[in-house]
Amino acid sequence: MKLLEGRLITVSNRLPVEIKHRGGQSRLSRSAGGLATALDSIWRFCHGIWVGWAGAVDSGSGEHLLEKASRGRTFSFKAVPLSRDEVSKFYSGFANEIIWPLFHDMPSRCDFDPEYWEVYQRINRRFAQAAGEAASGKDLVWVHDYHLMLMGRYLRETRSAARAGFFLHIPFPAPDIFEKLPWRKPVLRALLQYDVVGFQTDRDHCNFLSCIERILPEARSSRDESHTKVVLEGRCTRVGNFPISIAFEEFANHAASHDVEAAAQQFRHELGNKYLVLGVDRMDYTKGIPERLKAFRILLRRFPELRHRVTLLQVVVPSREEIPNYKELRREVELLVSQINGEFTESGWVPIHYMHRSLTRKQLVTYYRAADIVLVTSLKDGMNLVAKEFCAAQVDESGVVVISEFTGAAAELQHGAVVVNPNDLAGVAEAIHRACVMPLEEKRSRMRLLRDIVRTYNVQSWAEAFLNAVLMAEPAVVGAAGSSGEDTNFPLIASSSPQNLKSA
Ligand code: GDG
Repeated sequence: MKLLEGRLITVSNRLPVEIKHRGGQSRLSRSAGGLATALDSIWRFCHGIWVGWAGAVDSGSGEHLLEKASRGRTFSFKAVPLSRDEVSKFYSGFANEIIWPLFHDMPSRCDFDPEYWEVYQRINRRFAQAAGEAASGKDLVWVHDYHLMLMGRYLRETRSAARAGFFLHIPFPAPDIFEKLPWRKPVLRALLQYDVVGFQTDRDHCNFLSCIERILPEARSSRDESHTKVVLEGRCTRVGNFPISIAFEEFANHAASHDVEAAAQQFRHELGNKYLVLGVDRMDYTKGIPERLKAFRILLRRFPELRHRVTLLQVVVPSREEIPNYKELRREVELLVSQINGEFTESGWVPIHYMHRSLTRKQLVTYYRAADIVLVTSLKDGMNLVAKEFCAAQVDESGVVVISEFTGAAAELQHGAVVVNPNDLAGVAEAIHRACVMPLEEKRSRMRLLRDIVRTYNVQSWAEAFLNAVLMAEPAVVGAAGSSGEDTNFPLIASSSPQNLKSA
């Protein structure tokens, strides 16, 4: 990686730690989720500041806790305060009732409330001011995810000279979907204020360029070896795909530890001689949990010989419970679980073990190690780290990945995994059956391939690729026609991602 002379200023909606107020007392806890896990390992190589919301509303009293939490770390925390009303309109509203469903191709779930847009702009400006105050010219600002798409624009307004990159963790939709957004132009224009805009997959990268072509036809594009350059009003943005990954060795070592091995054996012993199918998801309608349960019901109906011999362990982590859609989803999931268990349970066998809570890392890795099959049926998913974590934890190399074609991970893992269309419930049932009866040698050769991919394209190589792209960014302003004079029509994609290498 090119040397970062200054500091890394990471900006995300939430800090990786959360302040909770209870009974007049403030406490700090780790916040859950893929982003916090992924970035944890990056800080070993850089120092800097993490800017984000600390969880508690109208807080101020938690500053000393954040200060304490940063002791012994290579970075400190800078909290951006949000009021209850702002959390409701910015986070639950604009981010999670507009952008989240829209970008996951579910526009009918959107509530395009104009007040949400007002608050989204205000909060993005506040985040930009916080990052702008913290960053000097040599620093690099790395902004994460859909909550902060406008920050690039406001960061320029603070006159910050720091280079700035944006990474989108969720999918980017095709133009027919994106153009439903009433604020499509300002959002695209703001994204083009970053030096680098990164996506999870070629498909997202392509969709973004197609949206620019349709909505901002005045923008010009050209390509170099690995990225597309987009020039708008004299400013050049590099666009690329950078599939996120996991800390492979950490997961693999944890899974191989004596503790986890003993816990996995104990769990397998209690389960008896059964195929263990594992699902791990946040409670979210994009994850296809009802579809998975229905497919499992079809499996038990069509392959009666598997009754008593297969168990689905479905872990669902509570998420966004303040949003009505999410409450309804929980009811639907729990009704399906009880219907299926009611239909098939017999003495000594309950087909679905359902957990609605967050597990410790050790429990999670134990289940990854113990399971025969991981079942990922997202209707749409930026990447899906669970599939990659499962591969890392499969130190015995005998597990099978059954994964939806609509995840970013499927683009990388398709040659070793069994790929399904999550809307094809009978097809998913067939795929689970196939995974159950697959010969051990085939399972092993598939899992070896998957583990090689995840080991090679790990979270560190992801971060290095992204940060290098930002460090290579040209000075903020270039000639309006682009520096190389090689402008071409859209779309032009050049990718150095594992998605282009995996089939080798
Ligand atoms: C977004 C995008 C993209 C889950 N349950 C527990 C637990 N987890 C951890 C997993 C994993 C993470 O949460 C979930 O990551 P995913 O990638 O599956 O999904 P999202 O939360 O939707 O993440 C997604 C990701 O960002 C990264 O870019 O892949 O597409 O939607 O790391 O291990 N962790 C613990 N207990 C649990 O019960 N400790």
